[in-house]
Amino acid sequence: MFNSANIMTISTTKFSPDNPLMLRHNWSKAEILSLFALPFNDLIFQAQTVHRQYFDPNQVQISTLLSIKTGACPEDCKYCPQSAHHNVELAPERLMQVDDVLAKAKMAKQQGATRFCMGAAWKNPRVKDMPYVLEMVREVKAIGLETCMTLGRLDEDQAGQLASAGLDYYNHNLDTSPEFYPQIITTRTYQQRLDTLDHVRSAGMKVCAGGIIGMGETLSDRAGLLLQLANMSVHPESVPVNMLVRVAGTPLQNMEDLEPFDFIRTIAVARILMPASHVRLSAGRQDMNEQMQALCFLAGANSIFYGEHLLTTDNPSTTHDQELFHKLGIVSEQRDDISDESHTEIIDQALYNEPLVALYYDASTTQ
Ligand code: SAM
Ligand code: DTB
Ligand code: SF4
Repeated sequence: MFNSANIMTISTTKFSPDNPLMLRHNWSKAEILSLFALPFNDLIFQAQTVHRQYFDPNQVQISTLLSIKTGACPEDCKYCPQSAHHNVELAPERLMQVDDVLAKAKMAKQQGATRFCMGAAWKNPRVKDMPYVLEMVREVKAIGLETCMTLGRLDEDQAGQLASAGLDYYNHNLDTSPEFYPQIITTRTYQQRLDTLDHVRSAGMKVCAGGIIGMGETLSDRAGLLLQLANMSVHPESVPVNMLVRVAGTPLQNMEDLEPFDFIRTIAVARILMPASHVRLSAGRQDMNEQMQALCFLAGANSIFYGEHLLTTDNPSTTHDQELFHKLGIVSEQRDDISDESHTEIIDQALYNEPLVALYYDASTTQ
């Protein structure tokens, strides 16, 4: 018999600026675990219901990645092919020339990306690197793409410089729970990651922060990661959920297959906890069939990495993704929905005045 107890009360009121739905920042681990424990259909129904209050369910935001500096990284992240601590067949490359980055950005735009995410295998950018990355931001932005960078740890000054150059998003993942973190990375602390995220937020950039599923973490670790993200005073605008790409030569190369439904559940719980954020179905799509990806979209994922490569590993071809979007009736989200000025205002309010103010994108008004 139908058991309505499994369905939490969710308002079906459509979100609008006149009718802001409150975002929560005080989730408990027990509440998050109880979401994970819901029957699959109930969880997906809830996630999709929440999703529709904030977003057009048939629009997906499209980012393209480029590794602007590859390999020889001093950090020892166990999952990462770019760490100098592992034995991966990967030729290290110096920082790319600005013109070459711009050429790749133009190609990404032509292919339909709206955001260009530039990643460097650094512990942190050095003083002498900054002028080059700042120029990359300015030039990529000038061709009409949103910009994102992921360069490792930033101090306050570097975050300010990137914001002044016009960087829209900074990606800095927490990767897993604070408890499991030391088993994955020993060359930095969780607190250092949180500090960089604070500098990014204070400098006025949008935050992209998420993690990786499939590294041998427990359900409690998955809940612990989402707890950290969802209880930030402002939710990250972008939440990448990566499925571990098992690269030969990394310590995690032989991790067991992840149960696909566990990954989809993580997307759904992220959607419910951070309803106004873009949840990105990130690395690992090469190992997912179309049906699994479709379930991820149904669970509330509304962003992907698009283009043949992630940083050093492969991603589905653009033709394949275009076909999938066509089969599902999904279109690319165009991001002219919110001006930087009103975004800053909302962030300021959330940080300094009203801890529960809604931070929203009314994506339903975009074409
Ligand atoms: N070095 C910078 C840092 O770690 O902040 C930026 C680049 S780093 C490659 C960006 C993110 O990629 C990591 O935080 C991690 O979440 C993700 N990543 C790296 N290797 C991965 C893998 N094998 N599978 C899934 N995600 C991975
Ligand atoms: C994120 O969360 N995933 C991206 C991006 N942010 C920088 C990186 C995925 C990397 C996968 C392994 C590789 O291609 O090197
Ligand atoms: Fe370096 Fe980033 Fe890879 Fe860690 S995840 S080894 S910091 S490139």
